[in-house]
Amino acid sequence: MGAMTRRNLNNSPFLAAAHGRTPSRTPVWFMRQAGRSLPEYRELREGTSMLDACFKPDMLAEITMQPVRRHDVDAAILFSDIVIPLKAAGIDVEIVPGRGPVMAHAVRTPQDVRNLPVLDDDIAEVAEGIGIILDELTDSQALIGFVGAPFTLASYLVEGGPSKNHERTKSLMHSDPDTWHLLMEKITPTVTRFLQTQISAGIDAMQLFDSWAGYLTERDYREFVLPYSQRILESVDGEIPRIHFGVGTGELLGAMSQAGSEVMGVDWRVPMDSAAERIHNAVGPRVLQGNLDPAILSSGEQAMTREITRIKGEAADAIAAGHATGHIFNLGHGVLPNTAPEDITKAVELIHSVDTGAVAAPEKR
Ligand code: 1CP
Repeated sequence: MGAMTRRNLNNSPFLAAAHGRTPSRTPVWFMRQAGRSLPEYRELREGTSMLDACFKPDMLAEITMQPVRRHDVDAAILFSDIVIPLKAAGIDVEIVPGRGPVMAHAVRTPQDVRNLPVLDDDIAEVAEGIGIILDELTDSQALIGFVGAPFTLASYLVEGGPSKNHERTKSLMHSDPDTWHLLMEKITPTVTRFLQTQISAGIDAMQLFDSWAGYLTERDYREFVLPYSQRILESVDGEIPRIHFGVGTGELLGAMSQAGSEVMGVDWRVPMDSAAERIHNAVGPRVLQGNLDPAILSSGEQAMTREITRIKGEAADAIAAGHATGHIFNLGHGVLPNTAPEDITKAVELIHSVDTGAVAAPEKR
């Protein structure tokens, strides 16, 4: 790694919490805070495909900033997609509106896997976009970069697109483990390379999205997935705080936390205090991120207040019990496209102001 100077964000509640220190207010950002819920996004994107937008520095920077300006969230998340490094490596992928990433050729045979290109260069457009974003953020606002985990990317490659049951992916894993491991060996360096681009460009934190890991048994997760996610997280150990998240991963929280991250994302199905216990039992106390059900954003102020209070209370209990070292508020998965922007702004305001009668993180580190 070169000796670039990372931003020194002493006033960032997000970074304070990510480091296990006491933040000046409960930090919050939302997965999918940029995108279709915002009219200014739909306007800007008009006539530009999703993938093209991700390779235009000015546009990706502007889309990244839109939710920060509108909602007063404590972190921006880079506007990109998990398939961007695959595209940059030369894989023929398109993002089909209303559907998601679709591959021109599904990857199914050993020969398909051997033919997969590997990314071995920076993605200059993304690095340039990150530079623009960092110039615009204040020193209390962090920039989160992200990559997709090898399993979730493998699912898109093997299924050829979005999938309900991930059955071909699991079949490959079990019927031809050698080819599976070869596939993971091809994807992992591509992901690591893209992460390196983002790190060199100056992101303040990163999230590893293993969105579909929750479809696996713990046993399969440990054998076929965990080692590769571990490798990616290890590649940035000590550089910036790392967040690890998947959907429906209540049963995997222990195993996933062993991949190595300062922060564990929790989906909405598991109460924060139970999640903390599972993580604590596996690796010791970590920072929690989550876990409001995205549907609650559209359920009115009363429901929002009740659920936000409950979640902040559960996180405070986990911290008080020594099972967690902090809490970053988020949703249990991404903002739903039909969510009204005003409801998102309201939620942020409530998250910043609702008082649970708690709680400073214990001073020990
Ligand atoms: O605001 C943000 O959170 C940043 C934007 C972001 C992120 C973090 C986008 C833009 N994509 C992602 C990551 C991503 N992409 C994930 C992991 C996060 C998650 O679990 O939601 C996944 C699984 C994808 C794959 C993907 N890309 C899907 C899901 C399809 C499926 O299998 O169900 C979709 C719909 C896309 C396209 C996409 N990516 C991003 C946006 C705004 C869109 C919609 C594009 C459009 O405007 O049509």
